[in-house]
Amino acid sequence: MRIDVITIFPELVEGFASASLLGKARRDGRIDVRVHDLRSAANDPHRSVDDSPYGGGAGMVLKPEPIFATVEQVDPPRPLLYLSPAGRRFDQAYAVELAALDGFTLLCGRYEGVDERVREHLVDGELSIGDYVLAGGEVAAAVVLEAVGRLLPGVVGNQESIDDDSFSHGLLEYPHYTRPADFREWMVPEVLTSGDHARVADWRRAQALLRTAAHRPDLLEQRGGLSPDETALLTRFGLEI
Ligand code: JF5
Repeated sequence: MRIDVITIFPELVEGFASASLLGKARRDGRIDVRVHDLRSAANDPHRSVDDSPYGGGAGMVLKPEPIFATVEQVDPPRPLLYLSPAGRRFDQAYAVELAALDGFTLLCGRYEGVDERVREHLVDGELSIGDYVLAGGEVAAAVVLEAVGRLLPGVVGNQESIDDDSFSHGLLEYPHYTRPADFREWMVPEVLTSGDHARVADWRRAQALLRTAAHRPDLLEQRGGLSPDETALLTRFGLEI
């Protein structure tokens, strides 16, 4: 998969894409991340990428010419997605959709945003990582790179950890424990050391349901509430929602 990122802070995105899971995936040839400096396409002596808004007002706007020039020079993979709070909300399902593509491109805005003609005549869609305003799209690009990158075959060590993900089944994750079994007299639940794999699986499902009901009831609603089977399971563990 190829992911291109267009930004005025290439070193920021490059640093993120070179570290950790993404860096390894890149070195292993599993993902081709190409970061493009918007300033390289600026043709004036000052290499300006921004200008003041027509009609007046605060802040600066990213000029259309360097953005169009970059896209025309690079011919990056489509869809070309502009990162902005006005976009389609990024979630796990969106990440799965992007991970199924051969590639896509992220355009990072800055200041007050991009000239409207970029949105109208160049980009294919807009993507928002949440309802807050960032100083620029670079951190949003990092979020998308990591969420999509870890879904690609071979990037995360075991496929199981992806299938177990919170959200892949519409529930929050069950609690995890590791050694020691007794830490400051806080004990690991007995069921997890019992060796009874069926009971462990049931306990985990019950805990995931309980947690989701407590912290994200909207997620339970989305999947149609509790089934009779799930209600019975919770009752069996002495848990009531
Ligand atoms: C951006 C102008 C875009 O702020 C964001 C953003 C928030 N959620 N998702 C993305 O993008 C950066 C900054 C300024 C347009």
